[in-house]
Amino acid sequence: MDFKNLTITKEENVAILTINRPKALNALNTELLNELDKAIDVLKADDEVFVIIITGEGKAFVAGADIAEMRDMTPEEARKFAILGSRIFRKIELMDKVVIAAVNGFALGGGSELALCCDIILGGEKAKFGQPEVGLGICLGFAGTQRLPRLVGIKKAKELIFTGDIIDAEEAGKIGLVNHVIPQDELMAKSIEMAKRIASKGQIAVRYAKVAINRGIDTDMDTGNAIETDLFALCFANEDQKEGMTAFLEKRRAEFKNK
Ligand code: DAK
Repeated sequence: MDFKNLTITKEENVAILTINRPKALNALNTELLNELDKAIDVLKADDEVFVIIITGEGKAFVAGADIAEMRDMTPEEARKFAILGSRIFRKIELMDKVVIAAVNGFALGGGSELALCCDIILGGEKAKFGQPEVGLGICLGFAGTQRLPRLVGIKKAKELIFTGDIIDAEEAGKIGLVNHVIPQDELMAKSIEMAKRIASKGQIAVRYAKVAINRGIDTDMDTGNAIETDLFALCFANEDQKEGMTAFLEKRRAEFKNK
């Protein structure tokens, strides 16, 4: 499938989705969001893809929602735009495949919110994060007020959102906004390496673990434990569980069929 603002490449079981609108620092307009929506559906349906890496072309990951498009929106248009972005980001978050954000540069506003809905965030040394929305006279629209406090804590999230400060990769690493800070020229290689490491595991088990974490985090400990217990038990219905444990006992590498 051809996209105007995105490219998709594949390496073994890893797909790399690159946001490719560098003239506007990959800012998210409606057209790009609709393409992203379609691309996620395509990758979700592709049985050969186990792990997805999202990155940006040029010096930005994504410099936010498109300010030029947003400026003249009516409240109703703004509502539709926010619903569109939030729905896609939630789809990424709940997707039954692991999604890694490889943040190569500016991840601001909606760009930071895009990274936040990914399972793992890897930041190149040139990555910059921030929620500058209040400086534009708007609050956040793609669920950053919900995900950022859950990730870095309520006080730090409030500081970032109320000041609009832009922080560098090192600071983002310190506050737990990124999993790892990586030398810029190694960002994609290391991201692919991690993606392949995840892809080499039993994908049903990875998927169940993602569900348990995502569903459990928004509930109480007992309900979360119950979700985990059921998913753990369900693993024993899969060939992968027999293969993984047999391989360990036979001192060989597991060959998962994801069945
Ligand atoms: N939107 C549109 N164009 C953008 C853009 C953006 N977010 N960011 C950059 N560009 C464009 C610039 O206008 C410029 O275009 P030309 O002038 O060349 O035509 C081009 O990209 C290159 O940018 P600069 O010349 O500014 O590049 P610099 O290296 O000098 O500066 C920068 C890089 C990232 C510091 C700067 O571009 C910048 O401050 N960009 C804006 C960052 C920002 O404020 N992002 C947050 C956007 S607000 C909601 C829905 C969604 C949201 C909120 C509410 N609802 C509907 C309720 C989300 C909001 C946001 O994300």
